[in-house]
Amino acid sequence: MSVQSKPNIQLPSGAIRPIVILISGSGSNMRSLVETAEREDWAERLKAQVVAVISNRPDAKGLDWARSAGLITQVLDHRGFDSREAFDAALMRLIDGHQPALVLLAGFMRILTPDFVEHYQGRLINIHPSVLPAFPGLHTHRRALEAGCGFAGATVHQVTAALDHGPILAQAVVPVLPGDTEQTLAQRVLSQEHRIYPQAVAAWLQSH
Ligand code: NHR
Ligand code: GAR
Repeated sequence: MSVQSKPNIQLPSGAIRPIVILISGSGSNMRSLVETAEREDWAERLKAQVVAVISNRPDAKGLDWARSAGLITQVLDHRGFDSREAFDAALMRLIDGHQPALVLLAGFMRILTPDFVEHYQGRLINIHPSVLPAFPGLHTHRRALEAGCGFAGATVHQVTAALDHGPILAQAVVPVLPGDTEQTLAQRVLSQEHRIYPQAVAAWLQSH
């Protein structure tokens, strides 16, 4: 049986799937995600849209750009909470207000509790600035330089309770060059992050 498509007939479009992005800093990965979503018309093609950006730091630079892009921005300062559990519970309430299909960590710097991770199981994704499983945790570029690595890179992965150990969705590698500092290496890696994160998220949306 063959099915004829009729371009002049619009099928009823399904509901848009909200995406929430968590940041702590400059938000360049967030910006890359939002700009790619616009350019590639994720709303129409993938039925998904970034709706809100949440930062644990009131002074995160990324908040200004997000605001100017017309996104909802919210701040939940972790310093106002007695425990990780209390912070994460409040963060969950904030996020769930948007009923997200997907929650993306983009330079988000707080380790999340098992309860939080379980709550968003399968729909929580992170980008980490190393070629996992090498260098989980912090200061990845410094550690790669100290180890004498010839290559560095970044990994998009699903978040699980085990820090930086969830299933890998995408990776990129860059060379470490003579004279590299943490800053020059970080910049080379970051430009690859801006490419692979939106690509991996689009692939996730396509397959869900
Ligand atoms: N939470 C879980 N449970 N699992 C992961 O894989 C997570 C996570 C939370 C964040 C991002 C991660 C990274 O890509 C991420 C992955 C922060 C730290 C950290 O030690 C480590 C890894 C990551 C993010 N944060 C300190 C803390 O005490 C605070 C550091 C700071 O505020 O500057 O939470 O690298
Ligand atoms: C990125 O390199 C990201 O991979 C890394 O911080 C940078 C954030 O930049 N994430 C972590 O180190 C998480 N612990 P951005 O705010 O410009 O996206």
